[in-house]
Amino acid sequence: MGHERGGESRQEREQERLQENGRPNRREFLAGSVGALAAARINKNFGGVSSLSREGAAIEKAPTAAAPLRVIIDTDPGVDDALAILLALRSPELQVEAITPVAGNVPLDFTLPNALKLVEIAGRTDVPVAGGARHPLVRKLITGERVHGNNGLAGVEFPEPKIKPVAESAPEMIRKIVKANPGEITVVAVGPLTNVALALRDDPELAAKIKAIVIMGGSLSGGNVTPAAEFNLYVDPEAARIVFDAGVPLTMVGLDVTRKVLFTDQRLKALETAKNPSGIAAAKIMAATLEHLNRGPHPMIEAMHDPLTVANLIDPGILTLKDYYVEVETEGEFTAGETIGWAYGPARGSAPMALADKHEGSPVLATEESFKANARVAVEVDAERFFRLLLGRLTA
Ligand SMILES: [Ca+2]
Repeated sequence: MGHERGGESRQEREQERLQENGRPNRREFLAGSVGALAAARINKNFGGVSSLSREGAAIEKAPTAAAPLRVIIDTDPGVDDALAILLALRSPELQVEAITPVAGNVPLDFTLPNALKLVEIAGRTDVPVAGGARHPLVRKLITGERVHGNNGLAGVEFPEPKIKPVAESAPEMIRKIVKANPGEITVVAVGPLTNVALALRDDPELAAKIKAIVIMGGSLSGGNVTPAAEFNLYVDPEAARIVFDAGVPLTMVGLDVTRKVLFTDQRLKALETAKNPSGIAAAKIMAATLEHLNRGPHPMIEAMHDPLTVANLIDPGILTLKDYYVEVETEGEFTAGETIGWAYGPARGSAPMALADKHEGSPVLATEESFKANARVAVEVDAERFFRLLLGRLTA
């Protein structure tokens, strides 16, 4: 994703200059205090026209087995996480440097052993697994057992893992790998963004060294936990705010596209032809998931959120991306975790209260001139192309 190298190095030089003057740069400021984020938002200066505007164009060059994309998978397995991890581990175009579980779909007491089990099932115990955050930054943990079952893998019991997590925590592992390989690592975050936010917050230098962050999360077309918020953003909106504000090239794969890739009975039949351990495990998990989602008064169909996010790294033709300036709602009484996307400026915040300081103006986040995208948002998906890749890799 080297499309912003020139801009980044200018940004780096500017940061160094600010640091020499002893003043905190924007990243340090943001990293210093979650509470300061709201104040910082008002003073944003996006500084120029987006260099990302290539709507609908095939932006990414597909990685190959000879030149794989190096990724860290931050995840909360999780039924769809499990398929995403197995897909990644069976795809030579991706070099998985580490897996960093976080609390989300189920507590860390399940997501961490689940990640270890999946690495063993895939025969990829060479991939380090580092345990991450047990709780969101400032909120109580909300989990998703309704979809993922009590153990996060739809209740399917796999053997207890023999391998152990590495000594480093997830944020430490992310920092260590990124710093050892500046500009090389893409962080694929398919759970709540707590680990990634902690890594960024603890090291203001880190963001400039990350090649890209690709998240499953958010939505510009309504949520799934609430009418406003998608699950990962709902669980830790403050962490998401830090990640969106970090200045790292960011791709958002949200419900706008993931709710269009649904795992049907017919697709289960295709998956059940798998003869390899990863495909067999995926088929067991999906059979149990479909069984349990179809029960009860409100049958659901499982969307392949996380596998879609990973699949587009392997085949960038699956998703169509469009530039947006995205803000994360953190203060709403009913809307925390909502992602608001502006396609063009001016970008305005909510109108000020009538009884507030009479000198306070309407918070303009960016004017028409200063507007700049901070994310490429997936807006369309080729669902057939995605399922061909997913089922092909898992059954091969
Ligand atoms: Ca997930």
